[in-house]
Amino acid sequence: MTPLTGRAYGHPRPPDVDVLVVGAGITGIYQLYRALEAGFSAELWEAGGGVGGTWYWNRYPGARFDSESYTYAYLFSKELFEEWSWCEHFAEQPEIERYLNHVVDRFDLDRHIHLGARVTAATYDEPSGTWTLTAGDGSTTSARFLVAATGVLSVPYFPDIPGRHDFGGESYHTGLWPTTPVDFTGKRVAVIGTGSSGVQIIPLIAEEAASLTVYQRTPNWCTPLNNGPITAAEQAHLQAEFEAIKEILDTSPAGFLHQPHDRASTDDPPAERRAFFEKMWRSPGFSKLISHYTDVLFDDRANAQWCEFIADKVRGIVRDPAVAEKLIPKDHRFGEKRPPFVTGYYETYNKPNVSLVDLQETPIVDMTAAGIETADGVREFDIVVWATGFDFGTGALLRMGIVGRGGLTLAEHWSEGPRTFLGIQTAGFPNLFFPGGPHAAAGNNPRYNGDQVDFVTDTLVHLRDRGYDSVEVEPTAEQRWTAMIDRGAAKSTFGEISYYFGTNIPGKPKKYLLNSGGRPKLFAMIDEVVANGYKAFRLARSADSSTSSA
Ligand code: NA7
Repeated sequence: MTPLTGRAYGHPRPPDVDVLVVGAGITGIYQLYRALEAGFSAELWEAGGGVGGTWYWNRYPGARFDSESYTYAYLFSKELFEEWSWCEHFAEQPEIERYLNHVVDRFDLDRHIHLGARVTAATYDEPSGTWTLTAGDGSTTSARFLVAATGVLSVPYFPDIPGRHDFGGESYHTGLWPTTPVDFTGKRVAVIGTGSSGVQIIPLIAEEAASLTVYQRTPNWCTPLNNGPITAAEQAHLQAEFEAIKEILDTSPAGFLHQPHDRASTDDPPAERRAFFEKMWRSPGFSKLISHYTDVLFDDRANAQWCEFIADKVRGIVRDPAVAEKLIPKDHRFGEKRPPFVTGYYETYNKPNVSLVDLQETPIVDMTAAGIETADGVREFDIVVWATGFDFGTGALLRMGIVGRGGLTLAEHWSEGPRTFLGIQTAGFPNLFFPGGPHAAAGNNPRYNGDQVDFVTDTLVHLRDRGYDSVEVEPTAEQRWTAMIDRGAAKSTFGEISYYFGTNIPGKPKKYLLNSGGRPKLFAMIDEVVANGYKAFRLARSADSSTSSA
């Protein structure tokens, strides 16, 4: 195999590397591995001070997987799978970070990774068919192919609350958590936000802080994660069943081991239905979406019955009935937003040092040097934790200063929402790929993102084998795929109030940012692209700019 670097392209100098990966999250690490394995020269630039991406930045107490550890982990190496013994079914952040560092070491990737390199500009040079990248510290590099593995939940969102910068105490966002531990002992702490991150951190802060005040705008349908240690017998089973596990994950629409149920709620009389709801309440993580009654996400009555079951659970756990009512959602169905999973969350509100402020009753007016003012008065704090979410899907890509063919910026091209093909490429930006970005997945993300990385790598090999050095999706293919995503939005069980539509960010176009088609369909579409000789893409040789579709 001839690496692309070093060949003459009519450019004053060849690109520094064949493949530049941005982001050392689970997708970027895998892309680096695959590119090197395929014989390309490759480097990875990462803004953070360590690898892990989401699992580096979200190092707040209580941060953990909501997918089973062994279904979220890499499956490209049987040896890696068998030699890593996860401690818990849903691993906590420190273990996840250790795992990702282990992968980097084991596959000798660290010498290709540059930490503290936040990309601020990425410009495509048409004559040479290369990308030039600039980092925040002014360093530059050039690459034939740019793979932005910058993730969907990587740009933390701070709401524009008046006086936010006036607060004189410590402030932390869950998605930008410091590497030095935060000491809550004896402190007066506020948490703003009760999404998946908020409900993970709240019980742990409550154990340490003198007082914890939770500022909740909208409650979520939280159900138990039902985590636990992986026993020796379970460990042995997992290691013996690698192939079978992989097969189930590869054929599951959402990339989980959970199996769909074969009954609708109407198939069971009330007592059996209640027993089944109880079983679901005790089941792990996302099985409550995947293995539930077949109609629970689609039928209003079935959904309302399940919601009422959860509401009764909340009323049974939280001793103050007024607080319990505030914790029960009134504005959305179960599954309309990404449901958080919890460990001891509702119980936290029985602690004497914990109080709940309902922002629908008493909205935040202002932040002052001392604390937070609502319609009810000022509360003073030593620490404010922002658990206020992310600019999902497009946030990181649109902040990277990406400029494509003819000076077209990605921000211009996506001004009305992302337009992609396979959630991998966008027209006007040759040799740019973004696996794990918008339109990538709706389920267990690493599974889909890994499929995309595999396709990106296979595409690069296809180009190399045929002497091409430029690939760009045809606008018609982009249009078709994006229209399919939009149609999927109408059928999605997620509602427009979900951040999956971008509606949590003021001014962001309301567009569906997931791909609800499922993995088997993604595989089929990728197979079709390959079988058709990559007709959906324009392949070119930059030296003579001749093009081909085969
Ligand atoms: P989420 O799920 O977007 O939650 C953000 C929370 O912040 C949510 O409770 C919001 O309330 C709240 N929020 C946002 N803006 C405000 C303002 N202005 N005032 C008060 N509260 C506000 O983010 P997470 O980090 O919890 O989870 C993100 C994903 O990470 C999660 O789905 C997993 O995939 C992992 P709202 O509901 O908008 O009223």
